Amino acid sequence: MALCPDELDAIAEHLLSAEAERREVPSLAQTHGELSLDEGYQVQDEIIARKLKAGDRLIGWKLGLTSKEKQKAMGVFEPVYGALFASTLLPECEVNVSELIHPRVEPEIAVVMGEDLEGPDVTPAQALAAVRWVLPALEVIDSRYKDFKFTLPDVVADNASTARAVPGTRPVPAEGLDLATIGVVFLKNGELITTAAGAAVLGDPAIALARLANHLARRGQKLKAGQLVFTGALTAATFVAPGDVVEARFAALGSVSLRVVAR
Ligand code: OOG
Ligand code: MG
Repeated sequence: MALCPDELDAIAEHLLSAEAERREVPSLAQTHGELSLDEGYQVQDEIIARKLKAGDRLIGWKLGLTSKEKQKAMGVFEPVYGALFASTLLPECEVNVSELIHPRVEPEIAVVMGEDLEGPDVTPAQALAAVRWVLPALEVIDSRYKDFKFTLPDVVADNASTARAVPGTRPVPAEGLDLATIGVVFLKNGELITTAAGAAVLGDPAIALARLANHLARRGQKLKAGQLVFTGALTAATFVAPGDVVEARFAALGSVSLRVVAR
């Protein structure tokens, strides 16, 4: 079932005002009834359309809940897809948490497309061949839902908790890289939180990328050359507070770090 225009408006408004006012809201399951997965993506499309209409720019896409660690932590066992906007892009330096609700930070392998990639039936090998650059990255996620509690359609509607995308500044050519075996050391304030490898992401971030292209094809879209893709967190996300410094050190890709401030 598709949502009718009034419901769609009300739900999109509910989530966009929560983001703008930095206010958490109960999950949609509680406020607007349970949505289907399709209805969740219908809300996400509406939110994307509204942001673009307001002057924001689509710069790429993200996957979420691609690793078992993340799926276990959030209690949602399906990957989700969301949009990255120019307004979400943050240079590697600091994140101002006063602009956010209850941010968490997670390490990701990001890629920049060298060629368009259009589904359906894209294979991981085709996906990897379309990548030009690989970057170490941190994603700052900020669910608009109270206590980060959501169902699969809820988190889809909320653009997969997207808040800030922080790619590293030194891209590495994709050619010859095996994304699955790239290790990451994830640290907060110099102390080890956890370690992982690219394979934590659905077995290989290239598999995630292929799934994203095939998902976009179902929605009449494709990945375009130059777009940035965050392939999903390799580990569970960590809470941050002002004063914290979070760093992800990747084999073959180098490091990316972020200072947490409140202004
Ligand atoms: C959903 C977004 C998950 C990832 O990389 O797994 C995500 C959430 O955990 O709030 O971005
Ligand atoms: Mg993420």
